[in-house]
Amino acid sequence: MALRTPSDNLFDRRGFLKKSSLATLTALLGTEIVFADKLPQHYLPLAFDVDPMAGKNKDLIVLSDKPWNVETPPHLLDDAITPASKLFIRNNGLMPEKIDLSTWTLTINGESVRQSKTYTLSDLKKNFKPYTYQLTLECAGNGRSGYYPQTAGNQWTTGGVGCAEWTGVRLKDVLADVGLKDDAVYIGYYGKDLHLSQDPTKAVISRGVPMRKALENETLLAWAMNGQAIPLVHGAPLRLVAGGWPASASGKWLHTIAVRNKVHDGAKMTGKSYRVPINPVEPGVDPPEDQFRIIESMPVKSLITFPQTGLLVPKSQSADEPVSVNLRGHAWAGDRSVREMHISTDFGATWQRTDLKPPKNRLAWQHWSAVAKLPRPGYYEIWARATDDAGVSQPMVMPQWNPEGYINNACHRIAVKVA
Ligand SMILES: Nc1nc2c(c(=O)[nH]1)N[C@H]1C(S)=C(S)[C@@H](COP(=O)(O)O)O[C@H]1N2
Ligand SMILES: [Mo]
Repeated sequence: MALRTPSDNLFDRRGFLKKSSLATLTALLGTEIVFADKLPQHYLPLAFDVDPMAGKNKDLIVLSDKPWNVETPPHLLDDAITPASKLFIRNNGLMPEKIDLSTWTLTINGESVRQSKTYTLSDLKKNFKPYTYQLTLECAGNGRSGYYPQTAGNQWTTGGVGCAEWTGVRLKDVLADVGLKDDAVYIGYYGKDLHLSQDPTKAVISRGVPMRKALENETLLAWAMNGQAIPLVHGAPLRLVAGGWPASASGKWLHTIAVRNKVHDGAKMTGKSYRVPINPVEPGVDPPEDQFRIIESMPVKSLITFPQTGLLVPKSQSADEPVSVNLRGHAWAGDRSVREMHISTDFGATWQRTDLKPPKNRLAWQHWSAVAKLPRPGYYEIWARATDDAGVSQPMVMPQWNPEGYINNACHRIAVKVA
């Protein structure tokens, strides 16, 4: 990707980085530039390049670079909390190039506020109590490549998901401070990204959630991820985070939230975007728009994050001793929690219960581990299947086909050979 030209207004008249630019850089880096006072004139630290891959693990998979869509192979999602270097990227447009923390504001407006109100970042930090939650974000298109017939869009395999730790204020506290009318139905976000056409009058994406989700304790206006300033690509300096729902509801580069007296009708909220047929359809059948519903809570799902698929294990010394393979991963279930997690080594004929930990907090993914016993040399697949607290399990192969290829929560499987 070409480096962007640094904008002149980052520097003062003498050509030194302005204090405000420095503050922005520090926030984006998540750390201090120790010898900032020694920076040569007109010198831009490398870290200021807005290459979204700059801080990323080199084994992440770029599905598209205009806009950036990058997924994480399952074995790189092994961390309990997903670090920034391994969190998937899903941009619908072009990231904003300049973030000025000192002038950034959040405006709450819309038909259903008593009076619109604008906050600076420091207003938010000073006037409201901060909270930190681990929140699972999964792109609704994650798993799209598993559908047959194939549907249009980025062909995500399993890696459009992650669970980072987000810090910010509760949206409900801010909405209470603004004051809502009784007819509030939905909120919609607006972010500072630019449409791919670079036409500033065109909206990239403006989605939202119904009030019941907006007012949950865990729905945050976040400025930090994993204890550091949110990286630019993940929505600096302020992001809406609504864990457990399609991650498209978690608006990046947030500058406005509208409280609506009807279902929000922003870009990618209408038509068939982030919607699935109300009634099951035959694969390949695309019903009319009025037969679709908005995707809300994401379905139960899990990943095997260790070992990496393709593992070769040496056979055991004695012929009648099975080989043990340690397995682990995560499971999540949208607004629900995961009640049970099973694995199978015989293509689903029998299932073994795994050790499943409770979530750190509501909407965080849960960690599981198990020991698989493989009876003799040969090829095996390990399948993993989570069951949510309502008793709903993941489908073993392909779930209900839908025209946009959303919410594929089929079981994850890996190949293991004993030789
Ligand atoms: N402003 C803005 N917010 C956005 C998007 C975007 O393109 N612009 N993409 C959405 C989608 S579709 C997803 S899946 C998540 C991806 O978040 P991440 O890139 O931090 O992983 O951000 C959501 N928020
Ligand atoms: Mo998404």
